[in-house]
Amino acid sequence: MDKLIITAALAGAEVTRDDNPNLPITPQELADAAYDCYRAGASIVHLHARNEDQSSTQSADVYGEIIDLIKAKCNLVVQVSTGGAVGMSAEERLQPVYLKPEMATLSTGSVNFGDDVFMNPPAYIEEFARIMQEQGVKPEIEAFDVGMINNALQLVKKGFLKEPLHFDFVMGVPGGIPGTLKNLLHMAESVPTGSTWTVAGVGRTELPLGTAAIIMGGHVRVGFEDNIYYTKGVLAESNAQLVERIARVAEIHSRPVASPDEAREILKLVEVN
Ligand code: KMH
Ligand code: ZN
Repeated sequence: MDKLIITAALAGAEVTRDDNPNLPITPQELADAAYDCYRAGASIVHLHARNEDQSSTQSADVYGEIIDLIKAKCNLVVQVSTGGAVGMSAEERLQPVYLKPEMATLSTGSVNFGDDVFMNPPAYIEEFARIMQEQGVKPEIEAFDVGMINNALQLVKKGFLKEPLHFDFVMGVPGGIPGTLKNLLHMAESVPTGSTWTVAGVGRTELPLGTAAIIMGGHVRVGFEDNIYYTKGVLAESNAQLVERIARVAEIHSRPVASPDEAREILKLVEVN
């Protein structure tokens, strides 16, 4: 079994300081949070940028500032979001990919997202995958439901994605696949042999699905993007607190945590970049 890759999803696009006052917003706050997560055991940081008023932005300038601040302090693998926020155009969403980060997310299907719809029609997906290939960026395939795994396999057939694939099972989004253990098993059994996968359990599913992934040989994403609570009704103090807890669960199960360079090896990033 590979060492455990912990991804810290620091902020996302939807959570605000009204939900959790400890949410990092500015480039400096995001970079400081990333460093604290690195110290707690994270090897990848999943980034969404924000304007000062907390609204989401896909501006390459803002992403660039955050990435420079992170790189000045540690060697975390940087993964930018191309999901951005619901309602953004494809062009807007793609901006940070041109910074040539090591990784970027690629959602391979549309999904109801609470009261909204997160739109990823086939033409978007192919274009996003093509540009990531052109820029030498490894996609993390965001699968909000099991059909999205199959969509990724179609992209392999068309030459837009190269194996080995790396998936993130985003589970528990209202509108997506529910975050049950049975569903996690089904998702994990649905990816091609040789793929790697991580799980992002939304809300209260973060800890149980993460624990299951540790036992199953998958990887884990935690952070305020997916879950703002430490325990029921108690807000998390920081992203690092959530990283530290999942690293402790890994230790209990004798699964060592990967360093950023070990994560690069496991995900074959060295060959992509
Ligand atoms: N904010 C969601 C609509 C990603 O980062 O690629 C999409 C999202 C996925 O967060
Ligand atoms: Zn995201």
